Amino acid sequence: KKWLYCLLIPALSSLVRAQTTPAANHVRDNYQKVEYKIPMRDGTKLHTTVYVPKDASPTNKYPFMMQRTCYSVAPYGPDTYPNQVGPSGTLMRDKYIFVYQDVRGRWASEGTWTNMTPTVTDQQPAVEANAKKKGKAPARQSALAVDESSDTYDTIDWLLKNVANNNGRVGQWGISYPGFYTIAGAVAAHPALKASSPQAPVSDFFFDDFHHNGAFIQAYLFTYPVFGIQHPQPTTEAWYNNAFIQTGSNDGFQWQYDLGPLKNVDKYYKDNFYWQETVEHPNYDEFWQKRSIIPHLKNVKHALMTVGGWFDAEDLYGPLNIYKTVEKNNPGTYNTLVMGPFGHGRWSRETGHTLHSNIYFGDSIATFYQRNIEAKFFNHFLKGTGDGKTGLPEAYLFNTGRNEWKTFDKWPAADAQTKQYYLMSGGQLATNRVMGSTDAGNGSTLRFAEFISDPIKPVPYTEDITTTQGFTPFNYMSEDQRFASRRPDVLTFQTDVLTEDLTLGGEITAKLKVSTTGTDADWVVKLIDVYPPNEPNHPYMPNKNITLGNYQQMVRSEAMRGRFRNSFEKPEPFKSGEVTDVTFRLQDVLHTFKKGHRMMIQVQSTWFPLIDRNPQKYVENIFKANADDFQKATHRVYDNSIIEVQVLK
Ligand code: PG9
Repeated sequence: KKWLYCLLIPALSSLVRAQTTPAANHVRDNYQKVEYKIPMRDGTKLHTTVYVPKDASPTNKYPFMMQRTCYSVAPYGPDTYPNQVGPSGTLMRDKYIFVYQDVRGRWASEGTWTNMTPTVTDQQPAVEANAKKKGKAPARQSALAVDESSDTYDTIDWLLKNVANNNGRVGQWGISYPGFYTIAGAVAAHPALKASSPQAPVSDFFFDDFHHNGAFIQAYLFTYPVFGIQHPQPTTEAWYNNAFIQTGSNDGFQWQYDLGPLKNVDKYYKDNFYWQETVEHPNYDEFWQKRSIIPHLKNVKHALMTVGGWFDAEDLYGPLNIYKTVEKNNPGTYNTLVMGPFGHGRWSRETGHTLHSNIYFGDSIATFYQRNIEAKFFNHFLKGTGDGKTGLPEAYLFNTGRNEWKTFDKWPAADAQTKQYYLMSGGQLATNRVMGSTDAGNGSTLRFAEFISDPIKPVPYTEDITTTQGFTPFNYMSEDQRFASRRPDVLTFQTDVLTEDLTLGGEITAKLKVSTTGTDADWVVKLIDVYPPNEPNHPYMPNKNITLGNYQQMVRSEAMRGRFRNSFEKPEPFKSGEVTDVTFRLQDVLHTFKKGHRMMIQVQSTWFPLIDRNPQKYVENIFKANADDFQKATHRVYDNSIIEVQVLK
């Protein structure tokens, strides 16, 4: 017995000791946490947690680095510390006064929350300037006029006056929805806001996250806690099982909530206010337009560094369009862009999170970005001279075909050459029209490729149909597309084997000439890098048993709900059988198709369950389509359809 105790006691005591000495926590050891309720101009108090470096003093002052979020600033309570503060471990160790705030109406803050708060307070300066010009008193904006811009302004003003040992400068960052709050804070900004980095910022939910050109991204049926409902996303296989039981564009949530044929959809509908808003606003109407931040980026005076991921399935439209809009409207502003080979927000983690589908670009790329780009930007404007001479380029972009960073002094690149490729009915992707194999039959030289599009047997968006791919699928953004090119309802066009490298840098525009025997149709265009048969493995492929020979790597893809081809606000049916223009933009790329590879374009009309299915018969609101609205149709792509690309030397 005795020997048992002598064994047990030291073991137990080390266990007890382990419990009493908490694990090392850099934040707790180096920062002092204080929680405030900060009053906004309309009296609403926002919960704000501040982490002040313990060595801050009147002779050792620090700038603020702030994130405003709808996803909670947990952990709450005075003696609880997160493992990291700030956008990366690098900045945490560089020390700032880190500020985290629950936005209005969320978590521990007062007020009413709405999705993508409409920006309303930025008109006031123009109203006052205008009135002054006319020698009149400006119409005062009601103090109750508030938005994310005014809440950010009021928060900064309060922090400067109430948090000791700050150096009078403020930075703001945020990824995704917090990226929206960051860019919204840059509108009519407080003069102490010196540097903002909206990262994968949501700019407009009709083009980011929930919709792509009007097609609904069904993963959002299983939405974040932020919308009150969270359910695990079903596997693609489960969606297919459901799709054949209950047609209708939102079969996913009927199946998921075990609703059966519309058993409890009303309950789901009532529980999820944002879902109601989405269903009631199928077109780009005032509901969506007033929530876009893009029209408000006219007066950004301080430094901006927008960050995005080439493989970001949630918010790719946002970063690219925010950067371009600020560049256009505020030419004198320090405004830069970083695009890395990342999935959504994966640049912010120091290990293992840049994994992307079968191709893995390595942790070092994320830490390179954090230490050599992000930290440099904030340190310069918040601790340094702030004169804009950061040593960073206008655009720091990763070439996903060469697997290397490239810097540009302008984006889109000044020396980009526009090049047009025709989609030939014989399957060629050619810069000059070669006669295709199928004659339009009406004596014209117009030839076409055609397929039967069946919403009950839709094209899967991924080959991996037995697992779910995180909240919003993103592996598909660079996945092998051979599973699709074998299908009769996917058209494939490819160049000859390239005799030299071909680098695309910038936007891609699909200018399709199509027809359908139905009266509505979606069009999906995919840009693919076809590897040669004998390609050695990708330098960044952890899954070594996947050979790259003939691999069809997705480079860029986009859907266009055809009813919006002339206007996102005013949808129009197709005239059955009539050749119709469908033109839309695929988001930018920087990708080298190496010599020996081919460039491929695929065109299809379903992309399941990534986007909801189009009945292919025009109905007022696809969210309310009935099962018998869904019909097969024959789709044609005529050979004067063009894919317009930007080619770099
Ligand atoms: N942009 C992402 C998102 C927005 C809304 C709902 C769900 C996700 C994000 O904030 O991660």
